Amino acid sequence: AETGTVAAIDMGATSGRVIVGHVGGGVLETRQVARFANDPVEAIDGLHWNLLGMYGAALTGLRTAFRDEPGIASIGVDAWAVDYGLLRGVGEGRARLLGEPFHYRDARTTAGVAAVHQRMPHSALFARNGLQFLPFNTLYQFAAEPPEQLAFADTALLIPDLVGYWLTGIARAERSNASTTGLLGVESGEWDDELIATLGLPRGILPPLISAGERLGSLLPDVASAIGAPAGVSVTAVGSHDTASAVVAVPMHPESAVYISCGTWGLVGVEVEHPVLGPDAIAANYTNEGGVDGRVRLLHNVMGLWVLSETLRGWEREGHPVDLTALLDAAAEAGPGVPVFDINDPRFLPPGDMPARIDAWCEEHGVPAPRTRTHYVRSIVESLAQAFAKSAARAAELGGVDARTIHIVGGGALNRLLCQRTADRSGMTVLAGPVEATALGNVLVQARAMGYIDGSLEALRDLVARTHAPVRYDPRL
Ligand code: LFR
Repeated sequence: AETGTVAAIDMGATSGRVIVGHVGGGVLETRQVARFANDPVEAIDGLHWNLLGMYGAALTGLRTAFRDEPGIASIGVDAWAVDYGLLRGVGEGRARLLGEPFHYRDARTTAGVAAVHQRMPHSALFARNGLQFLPFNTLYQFAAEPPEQLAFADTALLIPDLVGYWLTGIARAERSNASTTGLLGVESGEWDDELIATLGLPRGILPPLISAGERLGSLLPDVASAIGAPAGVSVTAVGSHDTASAVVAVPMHPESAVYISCGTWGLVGVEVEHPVLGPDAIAANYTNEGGVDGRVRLLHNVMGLWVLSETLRGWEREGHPVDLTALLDAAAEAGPGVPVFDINDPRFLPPGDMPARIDAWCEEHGVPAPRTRTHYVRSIVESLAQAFAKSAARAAELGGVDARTIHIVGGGALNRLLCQRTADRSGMTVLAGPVEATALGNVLVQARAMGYIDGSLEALRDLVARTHAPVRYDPRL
């Protein structure tokens, strides 16, 4: 059978990439054509993404992609959730971006949380939007904007939707990511007008919704010529929330598996057919995010590899050369006799000196702090594995899943110590990989929309399982 060719732009909090995928006739092959750093910038008004820089790098990557693979028929974009750009002039075409988007780790949202909860407490919000409390959910960020800024804008676009707009001139909100704003009805899948009015937010800045698999539009002629693409190339809506795309490509059976999409964050959850909105879900702070094909991602945000990478960045800034592989090998040798701290403590959210925060946590809890770099690394990995094990069990319980295995996908699947310790601490077999699950999920949804493959998510996952065998870690007693 014939294969078709698509390109994925996948922008993560640490790096972005452009990937070309060949799909069809039992084939699922991807090749990375560009990888670029995501280096946020602290400016006078706070922490921002350098989104224009990333978009430029993505265009350069697409140019390479079309040079090597002129048959690319579709492009799909995914990125991290919740953050957005404000635009003015969408109705007239060629809208202007009103400032670089804020980073969700910026401290400005504190005021937004208070303002929103004054109008509606978390429990009432949860009943409508199904989201766990995270201080950076889009609704809190909107509430932290100066009102005149929101009034001046005519459209707010989440990061992948913004990139899609730049590529096509069409402004839409893809549902999986829209579900992370807190303004989408968890049952209806539509903007919750009543909620938006209650919170005093401008309904008009939210664009029409689109679902993964629908065609967003064609490349603008200027964009096509800039990247050397033929006329008529489509931009297809994918699970534009990176975690939604990652979950598409987890080679799992949802009735018996927990997944962990492990990159900057560790998203620990199960896939269910209907949102879980009871008191247990709210008490455990689980979220019901929108998945591809109407599935629900019942999951919890665990702090993820962020604490480790931020620790390494700090050491590098101090002038210590850092070799992650060597550090992880030494940490594996060091043994588990290190402090296990609460990696989800909010003190670890903002950028900064992680070892100092670990020390403070240990001091407050009367446990001796790690003393060597090796011990810090082991302590972070153990704490992460512990949080993964706990959240995996809770997710299974809440979702009514008889969990036998934990699938770890994303960059964390390469961290052997983390995978093994997650198996040990959970008592479940860990199946690690694919590492590039997000890009694969992006590619698969496009390929299905283009008619290169057909089938349910089960069929897509079957294809992933046959082409990307995971690495197995059994629990050691
Ligand atoms: C992962 C992710 C998470 C979301 C966080 C912030 O990249 O998209 O799912 O909670 O980033 O957007």
